Amino acid sequence: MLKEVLKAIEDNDSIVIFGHSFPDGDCYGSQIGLRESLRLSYPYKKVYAVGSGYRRFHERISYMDEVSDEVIKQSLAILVDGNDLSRMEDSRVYQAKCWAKLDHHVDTGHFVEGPQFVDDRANSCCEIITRIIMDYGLKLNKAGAEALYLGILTDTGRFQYIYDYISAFKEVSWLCEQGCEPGPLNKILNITYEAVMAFKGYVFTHYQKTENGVIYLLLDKETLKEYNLPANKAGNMVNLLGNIDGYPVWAFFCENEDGTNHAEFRSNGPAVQPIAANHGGGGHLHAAGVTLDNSSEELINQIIKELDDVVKAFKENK
Ligand SMILES: [Mn+2]
Repeated sequence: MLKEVLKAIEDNDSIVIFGHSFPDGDCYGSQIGLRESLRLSYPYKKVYAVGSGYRRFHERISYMDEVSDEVIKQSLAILVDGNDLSRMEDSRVYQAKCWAKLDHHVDTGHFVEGPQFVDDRANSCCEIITRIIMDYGLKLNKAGAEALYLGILTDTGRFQYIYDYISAFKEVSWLCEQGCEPGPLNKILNITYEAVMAFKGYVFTHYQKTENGVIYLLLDKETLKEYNLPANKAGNMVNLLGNIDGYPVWAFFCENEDGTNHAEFRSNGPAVQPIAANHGGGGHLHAAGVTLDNSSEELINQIIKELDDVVKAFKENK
């Protein structure tokens, strides 16, 4: 319940905001947006955001905080944009005094340490945080507004995937009133690298397809090394195979250095989150991911078959 999360905030004067591993725009935006708002609204509280953040935006929006173990032990940990403690980038989250969570991923029931507010219809955690700030009359500055805007922008695929357009655009409009400037943020987000172009060439010439309409790419660690891409960064580019006519589900399987596999599933039709969840992952109905124990052909082929089966069922029920 949201009220209980807010009470935890009221009750604690030292707060550390944690985000998930491999933070993205929504994770970073949620951490910084919430931190800025709480700092301004409760000047007597100490509020920090820990983790690696989203580096290309640090100079424009804000840097992350260095926080000692001692501070964490005395603090309320607020988890944003992630299901549970095990998903957090900074594992010191386990040492916190108490916990609360704000999230928009499909609830797995694994967060049992404290109050939580989960709205899995929100397309970004930043939307949830913006709404709370607006509804409860909390304060916000330009940095916080830009952070929250960034999360909404990126997690909605630049305003494509939105459950409730009216409220989302009201929130964005309000963030602009608080000083957010979308133009410069878009410019930073749009910067790409020559090395990425070469990788795109590889993706477009090496994808594979299934009978019923899954399009996918297998990336072993040698190939990823050639392109100087860690598995998670390659996984973020799964949408290179997205929205191709006849292929409602697309996937990347990226081998990590240690042989585990970072798999990403996307869909514009059937739900793919249950397949990720079956293998220990999670996410959203149409955008989910999982880290597989190994990169064996057997395991990957089995998952590709599961994806293919949901496409088949989806096409038959249409
Ligand atoms: Mn998110």
